[in-house]
Amino acid sequence: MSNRGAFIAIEGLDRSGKTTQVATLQARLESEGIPVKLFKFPDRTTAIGIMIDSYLRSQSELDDRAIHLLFSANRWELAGAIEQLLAEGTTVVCDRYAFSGVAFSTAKGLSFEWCRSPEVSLPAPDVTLFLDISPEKARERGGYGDERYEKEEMQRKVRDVFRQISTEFDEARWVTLDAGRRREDVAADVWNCVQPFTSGLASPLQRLWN
Ligand code: Z5A
Repeated sequence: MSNRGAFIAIEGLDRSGKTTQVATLQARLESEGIPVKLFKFPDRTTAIGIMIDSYLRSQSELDDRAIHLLFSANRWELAGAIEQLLAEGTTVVCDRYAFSGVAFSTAKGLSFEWCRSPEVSLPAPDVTLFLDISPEKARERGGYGDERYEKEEMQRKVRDVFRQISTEFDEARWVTLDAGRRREDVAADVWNCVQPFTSGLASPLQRLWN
């Protein structure tokens, strides 16, 4: 039986360069002839994603728990497609995933355990690359945007929760990269982490926090 595709999550703070690195990684994988599909969470194109988008732009108000569950539901509605692609041998790269869900909602004051529960049993990334950046460096990149969570105090709290999450995974599954460096240097580290997965995996896909 042929190997399944690898599941790679790119996580990080606002302005850490996730979108930049995901695009570079996609180009590199394609140039190596490896089938790859990108997902970006939230996926603002679905019915649930449209509600999330409206909330993030402050065009609607929602209870903190309700928006948390919508972010999670947005992942669950695409989980089947992710699993199918992986089974077919496609490498899946996610720009943000369940860890962002837990980090942002916990930073707002909800309990970590409560935030984690709807994410339990989602397909687990084979490796998560966390792009770490200080708020000072992020500010140098043109500052945060206008959306709801794009404020320095919030980003500091989110960074703390990401650190807490990282302690739950061994070094093979969670890699923290200094994203405050040149794009090329970060991309080289991203590739070094992903390259070992490019032949796919014989091991079954794991479930998150099971
Ligand atoms: N959220 C949540 O609450 N719950 C959830 O479950 C999920 C998300 C999934 C939307 O996220 C918000 O939803 C987010 C978390 C919350 N709120 N916040 N904050 P999003 O992914 O749509 O938006 P974002 O994370 O804020 O993306 P971003 O600001 O576009 O950042 P980025 O993708 O990490 O960075 P980038 O676009 O690649 O780069 C930003 C700028 O820096 C750009 O001008 C680049 O050219 C530049 N850049 C990139 N790399 C470098 C380097 N190395 N040096 C210098 N400049 C660089």
